[in-house]
Amino acid sequence: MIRLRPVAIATPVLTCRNLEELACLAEPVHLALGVFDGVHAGHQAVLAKAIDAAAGQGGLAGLVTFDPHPIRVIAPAKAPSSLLATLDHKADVVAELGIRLFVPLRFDHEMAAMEAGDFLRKLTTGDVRTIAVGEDWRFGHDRSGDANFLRHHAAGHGYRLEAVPPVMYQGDRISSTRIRQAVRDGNLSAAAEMLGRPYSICGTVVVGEQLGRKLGFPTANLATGNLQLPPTGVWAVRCLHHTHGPLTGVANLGTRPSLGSGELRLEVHLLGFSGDLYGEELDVEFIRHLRPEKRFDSLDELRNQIRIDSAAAREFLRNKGHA
Ligand code: RBF
Ligand code: MG
Repeated sequence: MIRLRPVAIATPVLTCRNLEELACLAEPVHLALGVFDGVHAGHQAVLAKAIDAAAGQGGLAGLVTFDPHPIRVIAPAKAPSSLLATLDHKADVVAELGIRLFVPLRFDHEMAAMEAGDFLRKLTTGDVRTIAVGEDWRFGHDRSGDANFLRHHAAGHGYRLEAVPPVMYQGDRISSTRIRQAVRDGNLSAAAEMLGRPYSICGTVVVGEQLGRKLGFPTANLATGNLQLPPTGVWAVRCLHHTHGPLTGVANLGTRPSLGSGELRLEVHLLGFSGDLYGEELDVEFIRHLRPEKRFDSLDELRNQIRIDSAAAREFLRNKGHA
């Protein structure tokens, strides 16, 4: 089920920041609606309806999504403390799947208060031919809009409704919550099955203390924001960079107890790569947990262990066909 992602996005994606901009488009549109944290296999089934409709009937396949996550605004206490992807990462993943129009709507109290009918009227001001949703998706004030509501108004607004049933994995429906738990628990293979790709963290490379360089193993350190992290320790990773393409690496997610412990950090040593990536985006796929983080008594021992880790990662990734 794991599908490796292409590196470059060939076709440009149009972005509309609000419903007024969406209404101004000249082309017909086929829209998937939802939060889609992680863009997992269930979300992909919804997106496929919009993409297939655009391919069959002409027009643009689009995703209308919300940022921040609506639950952060409606019920902050119930909101997940971490997410599977940033908005930018979501945009990249859906573009790779064939979405050509990205509509991230700012979710604020005003949006939360909008009646389902008002939202639908604004949404369909332009030439909306298809609306695709997960069959249990709800929207609008008090979550009063649902698939039945959308079906009821389809003819009047001139769109066709696609209400897509959940995609199952090992007897249960795939959900973002379930994937977050799998990642947290270190079950990255289950996460990858449910996502339809390896779980990855897409972040900006930030400046570290340059100590890795002195150790002989320079690292790119990633700002991880509030993204869901897997268990700490050393991981074999595969990285995507927009110009350098796919790279293999060995990463430490931890607090560096050998150096007196700091805050949790994701440090990636890229195999066979030299160059600096400060300020650039790196997508780090967690392929295999190699060992827990340890406290070493000397830098020599740490260096020796990182050498062993690098060889283990290289070997594992080569056998998996990633290198
Ligand atoms: N630091 C530790 O204190 N314990 C470790 O077990 C450990 N393992 C690492 C494994 C790899 C593959 C890498 C790249 C780094 C590791 N580090 C570890 C972090 C290391 O101390 C850090 O990269 C440098 O100190 C630079 O910040
Ligand atoms: Mg219309």
